[in-house]
Amino acid sequence: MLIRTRQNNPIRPSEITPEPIYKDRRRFLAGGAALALGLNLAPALAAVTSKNDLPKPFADVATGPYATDEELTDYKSVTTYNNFYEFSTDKQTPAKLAKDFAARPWTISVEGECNNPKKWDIDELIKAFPPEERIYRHRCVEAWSMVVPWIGFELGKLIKHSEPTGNAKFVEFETLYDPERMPGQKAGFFGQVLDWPYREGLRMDEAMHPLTIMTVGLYGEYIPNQNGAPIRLIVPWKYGFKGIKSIVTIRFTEEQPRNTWNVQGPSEYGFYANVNPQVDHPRWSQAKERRIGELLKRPTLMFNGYAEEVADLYTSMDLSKHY
Ligand SMILES: Nc1nc2c(c(=O)[nH]1)N[C@H]1C(S)=C(S)[C@@H](COP(=O)(O)O)O[C@H]1N2
Ligand SMILES: [Mo]
Repeated sequence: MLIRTRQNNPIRPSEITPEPIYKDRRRFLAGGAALALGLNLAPALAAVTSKNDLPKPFADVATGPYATDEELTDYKSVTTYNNFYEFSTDKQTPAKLAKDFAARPWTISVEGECNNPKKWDIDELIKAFPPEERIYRHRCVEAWSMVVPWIGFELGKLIKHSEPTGNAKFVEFETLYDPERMPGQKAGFFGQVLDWPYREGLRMDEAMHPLTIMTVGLYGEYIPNQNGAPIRLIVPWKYGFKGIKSIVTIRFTEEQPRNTWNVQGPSEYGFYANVNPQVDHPRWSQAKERRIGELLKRPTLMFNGYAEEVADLYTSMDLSKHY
């Protein structure tokens, strides 16, 4: 995410250096099978080895619906090229500064316009709503994209369990506010860059859509801190900034929630933030994107390629106004 008010030249997407890439062929292609087929998978095997040290609580989860079969972005890029302003405004530093962040114990409060509010312990929540693997395209408004094997459960299931009242029209989310643990929230660390805590929101039908998941893992392991441990939102047809990280509050509301980037720059970041190649960001085009690890840009797809599933939600709206 780029800050509009910054004095120095804003970084253009065209200047973002491509990460060194270790193309991870689908990890499901087991080494043995690859050998039998005579494939040379040296880079893939190297990537797999580096992940073997990590606990894999979700190694055997079921595969959910809607998964893309596009090539996965390698684990290293997914976990070292991050936007997480609570730790840093650059993309390499969150992985370093979030290394010792304690994502447990962790409580998520479900509250607001509902009959069954509850303070969930994160592990109790994971037990109640068993996660599955969802391989989704992940598209930042800065015109880079990835394909990530997220592990999560449908937000809709948690919403149903919480019994929203008839007044609940939106769902609001908040990130932890704790400057001691999230140094980017300290005033003066690099200035008060955002209005903390980071906030996001969805309309109720968007929140109930089966593509929308609460994400607790990736690549079979617990979600790394820099990707939003212990729980973050993923809404694959929207720009990445809707995917709020390290959530502590989920609140049902009657009014449309204020969302952090819209407050920061209303002409640049809307509430809906649907991926749309026809509506440019005021300072750059959204027509193309660079898949991390690839040299040439590719055309961006309407709703990030999920139009068939979600276009119905927006038929009565002018998407150039509701960007
Ligand atoms: N709390 C919080 N959530 C956040 C952000 C952030 O700075 N703080 N950045 C957003 C942006 S702009 C993007 S593109 C995605 C990046 O997710 P990733 O690092 O897992 O790829 O997280 C989103 N969620
Ligand atoms: Mo982003």
